[in-house]
Amino acid sequence: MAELAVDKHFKYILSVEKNKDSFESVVMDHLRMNGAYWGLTALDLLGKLDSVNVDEVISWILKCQRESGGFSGNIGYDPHILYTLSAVQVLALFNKLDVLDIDKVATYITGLQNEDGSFSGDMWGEVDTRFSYIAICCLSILCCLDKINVEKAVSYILSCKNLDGGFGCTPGGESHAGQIFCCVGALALTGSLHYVDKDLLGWWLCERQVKSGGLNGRPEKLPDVCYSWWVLSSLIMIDRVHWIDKEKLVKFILDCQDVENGGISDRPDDAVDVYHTYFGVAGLSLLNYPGLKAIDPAYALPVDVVNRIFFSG
Ligand code: GRG
Repeated sequence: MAELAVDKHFKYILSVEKNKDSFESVVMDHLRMNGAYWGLTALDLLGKLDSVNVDEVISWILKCQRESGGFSGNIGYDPHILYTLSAVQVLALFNKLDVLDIDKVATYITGLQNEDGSFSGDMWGEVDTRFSYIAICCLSILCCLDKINVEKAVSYILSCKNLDGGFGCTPGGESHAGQIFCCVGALALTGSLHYVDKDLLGWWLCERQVKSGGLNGRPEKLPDVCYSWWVLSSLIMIDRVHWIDKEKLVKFILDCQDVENGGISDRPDDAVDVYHTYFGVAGLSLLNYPGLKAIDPAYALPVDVVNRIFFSG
């Protein structure tokens, strides 16, 4: 079996950041904060975070904070909860949460909770269980989960649970592995996993493994490296990860590497990008691939970073 091309991936991630005129950088300009989280967390898992200029990253992140307390995807854009979590996660990676006015960020997130317990993504009001997870994860990292109505947040998430054991983005929405990660993650972070039928959901999730060893996000769809994260982290949180063939999944992820120029793609022989590179490396970390740092399946941050937040000082 091929090995993980650690040095190539390291160089690839740095090259995307440097090459601002590349196609990938241009199409990602408005969501650069997500890109920063994917790239920097991948570097940390690979043991290469030292090579980054921390002050430069922090000063750019602070320039993306808007009056409301929320963060935008890049300087000059509107704030959104999606980018707010990425900003907080990157600050946590660098042990720099102290640069934040925590009350200000928490007020932004709290203000996005709706009467039924759901969360909007920004002032325009779209509701999605992704935003429930993000609000809960962000407030938990900032140690102020008590600022929202957790009971209502949990009850809204449970209203998105389907008869097949999975979860969708709103009540009645089709089960999808990405939304399942968000709902199971939010339930894990609020100590509410007892509401999940673990055998039923575990069955649905392990059915996502296809012949090549890769995982898809819902029935009849193609496998994609990113589901190595969304499906596997969910299976770990509900303690059913032994229901899939781990060795075949490792091989599928390694087969998606560009071994010459670095980076990981959605499927073998496709073009690589930072998103799939991160979720490929994160999936391998969940699979205990040798040499990688361990990642926490609920916070989507390296375990040592999570431990530092909750167990130091
Ligand atoms: C901190 C890890 C982390 C996440 C933050 C944004 C977010 C919270 C979660 C996103 C969860 C999600 C919905 C992931 C799925 C992304 C994806 C590949 C969507 C593609 O959907 P389709 O329908 O693809 O285009 P399929 O694979 O179903 O054909």
